[in-house]
Amino acid sequence: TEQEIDIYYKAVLDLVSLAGKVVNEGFSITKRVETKSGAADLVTEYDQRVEEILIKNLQEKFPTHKFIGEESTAAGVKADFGNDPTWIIDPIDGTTNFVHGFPFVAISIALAINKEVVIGVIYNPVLDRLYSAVRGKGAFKNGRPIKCSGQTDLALSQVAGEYGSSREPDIITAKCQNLRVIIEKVHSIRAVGSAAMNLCMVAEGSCDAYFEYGIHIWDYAAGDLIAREAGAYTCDPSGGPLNLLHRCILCTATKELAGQISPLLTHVDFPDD
Ligand code: LIP
Repeated sequence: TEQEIDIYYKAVLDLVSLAGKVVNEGFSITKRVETKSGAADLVTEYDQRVEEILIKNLQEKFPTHKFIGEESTAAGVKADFGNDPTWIIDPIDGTTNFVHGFPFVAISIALAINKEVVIGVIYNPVLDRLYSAVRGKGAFKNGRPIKCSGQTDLALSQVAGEYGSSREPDIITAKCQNLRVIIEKVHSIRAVGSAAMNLCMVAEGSCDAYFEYGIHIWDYAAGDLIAREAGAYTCDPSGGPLNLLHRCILCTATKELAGQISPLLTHVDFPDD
């Protein structure tokens, strides 16, 4: 019910500011860095600590809820995306930024019920920007409503796109090719190094579109809702409906813009989450 969602929303907003303090503690000091799937897929003790704090607190408050967390998944817990209320958590989206002291890092938390995201919260504690949305109620930045740009013309657009963390030559070639095709047609390409933050950039109108292949459900579940609640359009980059397990997204200020970008992209295949 709406009242229940309201309780969950308030709980997660409280918790995210606590977690933000831990991220900020670690931001400007030297961290122990380890790698996961490859030499450019990084994790720090802070990613793990923040995820533990978030899951422990939410579990205490809502014992029947399920969890999908980036670091729990990396540690071998199977991501189970079912109909039960499920919190989808990226403790630090933009870990490479976090390691290098580049201030686009975010805690990303979504709550899905019956596989539909109803709450999205993305908090960048370094820049103190809190983006949030509840399904059907609009999107907010630090409590103020935000709107996407409404841009319909690709030629006038600023587009966000990432290289990602895979260093597999074929994947790098395909990603560079996509950016190569897009750059000829737009004002600019930007990459802030975090899927969650890129989606917030579209939500608040700083970018007109964002696409990426190879990301995970925890990178885009919250940002997808925030962007849509800000008036943006999200889909699979191939043009079909967005699938949160399909590891890719195209998010645009308008549906027209998606229609101009989608045919330009070559699909880069990753196994589903
Ligand atoms: C990151 C994504 C980003 C992508 C990076 C990485 P992480 O997530 O948000 O868009 O380009 O390769 O996957 O690992 O920092 O949570």
